[in-house]
Amino acid sequence: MSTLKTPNNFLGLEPKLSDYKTAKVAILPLPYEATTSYGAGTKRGPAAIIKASQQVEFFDEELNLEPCQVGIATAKAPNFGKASGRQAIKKIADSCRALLKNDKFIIGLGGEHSVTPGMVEAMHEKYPDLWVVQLDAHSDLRDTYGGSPYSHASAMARVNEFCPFVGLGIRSGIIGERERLKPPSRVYYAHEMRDLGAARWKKEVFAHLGTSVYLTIDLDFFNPAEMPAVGTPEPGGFGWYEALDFLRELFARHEVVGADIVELMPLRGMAGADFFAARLAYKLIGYKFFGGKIA
Ligand SMILES: [Mn+2]
Repeated sequence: MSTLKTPNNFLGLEPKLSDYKTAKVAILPLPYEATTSYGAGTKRGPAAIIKASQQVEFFDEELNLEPCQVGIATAKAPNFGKASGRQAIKKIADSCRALLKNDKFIIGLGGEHSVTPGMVEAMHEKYPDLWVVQLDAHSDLRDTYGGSPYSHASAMARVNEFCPFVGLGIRSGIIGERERLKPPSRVYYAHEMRDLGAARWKKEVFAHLGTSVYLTIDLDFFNPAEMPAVGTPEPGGFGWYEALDFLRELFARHEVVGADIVELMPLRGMAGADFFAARLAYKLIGYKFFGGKIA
């Protein structure tokens, strides 16, 4: 929480800490919404997260330091205009590429989940051995949905065409999806993760993944009691601390090269959800730069 606030910057960071040239992190707002199937409003997600972030303390009490000292610039959102489908994905990939060229650690803020293939496209060019880790309630493996191959319900089907991934927390999908995954991709259903226990599934996932990882977090991965502001909530789901335990270890064991947090659908009177997403983004920055390493 800054006393000298700059309203459109993540955390309201003052110019010294949000200067693009020196910042190690770039927040990329992706207010894109074209194919939402139930509740609408994810295009207001990035602005709500940035607004809530103005009240997030700089100090991370778990890490005992201020992660924002690495510098966090808030980039300009792509100009989507009337673009949708492949055109919109291309705009996202272009924005991501430009930030990658300057070696920023990028956190994309959605917007609907269909933004992810654009981010992964640019990341995969820079890191050809890339893997994606997907935290999500839905498998998002439909080949097309509502007539579009670029729907939020097809995000991981598109990613899987060129990049392996591990899906975690899935509790809503379609028949035959696992058989159609391109090896070595894997999907862990939420009920299987419960049966395995956290120690076991984490061990398997960390052993399976390659070094470079792109992380996509669909907020409906979380239990809707903790994270109600999503377009398509599913019962069950994971808690804040469970997720943080996994994320801290993921960053410590793998080279996480970028991330997105998607599908926040801001709800009036539910500011807690916006803060949840803002704090989650800040946690990722802390873990990236200060979370420690496990060989
Ligand atoms: Mn999703």
